[in-house]
Amino acid sequence: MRSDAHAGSPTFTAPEGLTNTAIVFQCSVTDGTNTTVDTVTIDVNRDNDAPTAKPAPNQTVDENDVVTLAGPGVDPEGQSLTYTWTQPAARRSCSAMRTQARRPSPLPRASPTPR
Ligand SMILES: [Ca+2]
Ligand SMILES: [Ca+2]
Repeated sequence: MRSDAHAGSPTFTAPEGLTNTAIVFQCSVTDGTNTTVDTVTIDVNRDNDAPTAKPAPNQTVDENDVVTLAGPGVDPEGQSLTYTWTQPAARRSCSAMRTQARRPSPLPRASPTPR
């Protein structure tokens, strides 16, 4: 129960899960002398939501440092997760590409033939 269980119109958040579920609440109303009890059923349609990857922030290290790539994921339904780390192709920075564009490779020149 998200709000006060003694309120006239309490609220709650439907829980995560993998299978549809019926949640039954019982409401007891009394005027101090007489009491009436009734129930209400809330059918929760559930789905399998994708996990969220939360890798550690970027870091700067020195050469030969051992770096741990911590990437804990979180699944809304608490399912066990499998990790696969890959290294995308290295990206050159814009400045590196500009520098290379200004310095074209010199073409080999033909050596004069000695006579
Ligand atoms: Ca879900
Ligand atoms: Ca899931």
